[in-house]
Amino acid sequence: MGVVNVTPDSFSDGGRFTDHRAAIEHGLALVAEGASWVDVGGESTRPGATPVDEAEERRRVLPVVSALAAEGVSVSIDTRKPVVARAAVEAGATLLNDVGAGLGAVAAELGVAWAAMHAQGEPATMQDAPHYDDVVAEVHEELVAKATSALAAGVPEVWIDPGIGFGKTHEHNLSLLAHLDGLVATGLPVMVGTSRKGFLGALLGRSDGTSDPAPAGDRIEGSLATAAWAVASGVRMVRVHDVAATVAAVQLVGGLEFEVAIA
Ligand code: PMM
Repeated sequence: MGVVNVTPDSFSDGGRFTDHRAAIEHGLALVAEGASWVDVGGESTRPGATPVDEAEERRRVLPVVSALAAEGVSVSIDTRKPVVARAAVEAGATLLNDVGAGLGAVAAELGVAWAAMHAQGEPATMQDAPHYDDVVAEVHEELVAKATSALAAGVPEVWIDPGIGFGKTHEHNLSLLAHLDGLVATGLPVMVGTSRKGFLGALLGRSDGTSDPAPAGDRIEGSLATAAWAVASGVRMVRVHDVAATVAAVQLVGGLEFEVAIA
């Protein structure tokens, strides 16, 4: 899944695709690079981000969703708002990418796929003091409970996502990544987003050797390593900004598994 953020303030690509034409062209380029889905978002959910009202979010995303859908692209809408989700589906989106995991009933009503992502707290404050007694168990239990009731309510397809960086310390993120196989073992399709996220910058440092955290544009090694790890753990979809590089890395991991299988 390739990301198109039609926002002025997303941490990794904010301000690059606020112009609709640039956003549409970027979405098409991601498909040409190998993305199966393009995820269009109009509200940044980075820690401390300012909320966006419904009208502005619709204005940002709808022309992009309809233009990409008209080109035959599978479009996912990254929103927490029922009104935006409904309008995006009308414009051609077929997956609700829901970082609040609160739109299961809307997905059931609309008959579209739903990706339920785990988050603790609201974006404005979620990184202030995230706390879990057992992050892996708690995230798994919450996602499976939400997915089970959404499937029972008639949602045709439910993805689960541990929500890397959403109310999680760096240690929480690493624990969740280390135990992705547990989510995969639920039998539900799993997706994960690590691309360019802050924990990678903090853990890896900068490619110029200085000790400051790496900025978002300097996190490719960590993004690719974690995407390859996720896929090797059985995750079915990775949400990324650098599609071409991720496709190459993931294909290599798939090839290695094949080598092992025939050895
Ligand atoms: N991360 C972001 C936004 N949407 N959706 C899912 N399903 N999983 C994620 O990890 C996720 C997401 C934040 O990243 P961005 O600001 O680069 O879009």
